Amino acid sequence: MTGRGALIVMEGIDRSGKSTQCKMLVNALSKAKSMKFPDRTTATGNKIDQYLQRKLELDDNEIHNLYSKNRWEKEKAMLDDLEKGITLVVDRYAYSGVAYTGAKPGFDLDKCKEPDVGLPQPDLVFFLDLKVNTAANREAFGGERYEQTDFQKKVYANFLKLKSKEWQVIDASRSIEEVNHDILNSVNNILGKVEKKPIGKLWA
Ligand code: T5A
Ligand code: NA
Repeated sequence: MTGRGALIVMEGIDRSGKSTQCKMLVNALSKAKSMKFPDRTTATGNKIDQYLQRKLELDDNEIHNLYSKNRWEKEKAMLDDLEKGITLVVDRYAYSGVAYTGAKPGFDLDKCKEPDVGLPQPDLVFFLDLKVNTAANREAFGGERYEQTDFQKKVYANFLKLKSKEWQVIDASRSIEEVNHDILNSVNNILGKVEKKPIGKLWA
């Protein structure tokens, strides 16, 4: 009987290279699946997509809760996969939920955590550390809601406040290959270690 898979999360501001790195990581691992939040394919995710494209206006609390609901609707599937020994590589998670809403006026980070308390606890969180001005020069920055430098600077600062022991800060200003190399090293280090460890609950 083999052990469980690892829950690996990629976080960072817009255009920090998360999707690029998630794809490379999943391809490099033998028993892994990729996931992405927001998952725009569900009814909840569709509403989030409309909001991000500015086709729909929603109250800040409502959109915050929708992002969380979009994660909770995947909780069972995530736990099932992890128990089966599948490693999950997740492009954004609850940390994004808190860092982005927390960048809006009047929101407190601890309060923003509440709807996501109890979700599966990641074993490893990579924070792709990229300065906002560098990210802004990358392809297609500026299209969707939140893709503005002042807002992104607040998001960046919030992410740093969320750092916990599972976090690894990765210098994402280097080449795609260099970033991938560091990520692979860390992942290979933890895979054997989590096998027998029970899956924890986030912020609980
Ligand atoms: N959000 C999300 C919330 O407010 N609350 C939540 O709970 C959640 C989950 C959508 C928005 O939703 C917000 C955050 C977001 O504003 P999204 O769908 O994940 O989130 O989309 P974005 O993060 O906006 O954007 P990206 O996903 O497109 O950025 P990535 O994935 O970080 O970057 P990637 O890999 O696509 O790369 C961007 C470009 O840079 C190049 C790539 O080739 C690409 O052109 N690149 C590099 N260039 C140079 N050097 C490198 N090392 C590079 N790596 C990639
Ligand atoms: Na992405």
